[in-house]
Amino acid sequence: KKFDVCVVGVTGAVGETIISILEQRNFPINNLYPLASANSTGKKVFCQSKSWTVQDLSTFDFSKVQIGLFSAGGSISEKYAPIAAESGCVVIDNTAHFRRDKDIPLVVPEVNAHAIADYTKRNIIANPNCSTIQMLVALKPIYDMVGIKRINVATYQAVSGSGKKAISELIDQTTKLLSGNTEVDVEVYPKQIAFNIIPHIDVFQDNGYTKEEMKMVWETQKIFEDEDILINPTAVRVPVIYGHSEAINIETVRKITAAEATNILSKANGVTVMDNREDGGYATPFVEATNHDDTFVSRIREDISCEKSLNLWVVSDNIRKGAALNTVQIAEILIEEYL
Ligand code: 11C
Repeated sequence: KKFDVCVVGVTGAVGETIISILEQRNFPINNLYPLASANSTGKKVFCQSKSWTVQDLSTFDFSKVQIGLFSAGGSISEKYAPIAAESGCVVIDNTAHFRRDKDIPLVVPEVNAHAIADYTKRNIIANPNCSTIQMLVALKPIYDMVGIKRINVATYQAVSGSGKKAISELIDQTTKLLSGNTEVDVEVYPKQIAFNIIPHIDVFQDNGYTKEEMKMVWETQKIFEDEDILINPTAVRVPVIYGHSEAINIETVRKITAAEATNILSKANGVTVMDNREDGGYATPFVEATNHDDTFVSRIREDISCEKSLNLWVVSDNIRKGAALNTVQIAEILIEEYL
């Protein structure tokens, strides 16, 4: 059986990767409708040996498709996802807009694929934030084995998480500074990102955390179906183009040794353990994780300051597993089990 699929936001960093993943995984496509704003209509998208013309999202008839993959920003999803859903299209949405709604499943296939069954409530499934996805892929096997009470995490997030304009900003600033300029243009980020790091992602909340940090709290509790799990995040932007990294410390209910954690993570779906305790024996975001499906786990070690506690270094391709791949994996389960 083949499906009619639209991709909303097809000219963006995530939209482009969704198209290439649909191709790589041979998703059963009947007709593909790449959708974008009016100024991109007429452009061509190549997928599965065919050329498909980009159409205007604002006039698209969603009753033509069974599946809609949305990644054009929260306000676009707010407006068009309900229209699509009411036309019978199941929306898999990459934005933060619906993630906290109780009647909308929030899914990482390796963690809570069962939640997809609830798509029928509103015909919308939400894809979590990239920082949450890679953290939970790595922590789920440990959570199931010994329980996790508290997660302390600092992220090191690539600029591609803010879209194509941010990639250009990092490259332009770096080029200018290396050419001897002392001042750079600052648009996407509040401060220079080249040769710098910025401890601020998304908007500040009343409690002093940023929304990116609070997304890691809200989404972890929802996906683990555990309102008691505690998360203390610090989200940081670093001058890396692709691949988010996370230094994670967990406090577990029962003790787990580093050897036990390595053993269980080595067998886990979607995880590659790369953890040789020697120079270069760990994964890095751009060199190892980029363009790979798996989340890489390194530096697994027992916390020397706390008995039931473990440290991990987790890296993953934020555009791929953090967004496009996770979306397509949800679509694959949807068509195999429900449509
Ligand atoms: C970043 N995590 O790296 C963000 C991008 O809620 O889907 C994705 C934002 C989101 O900037």
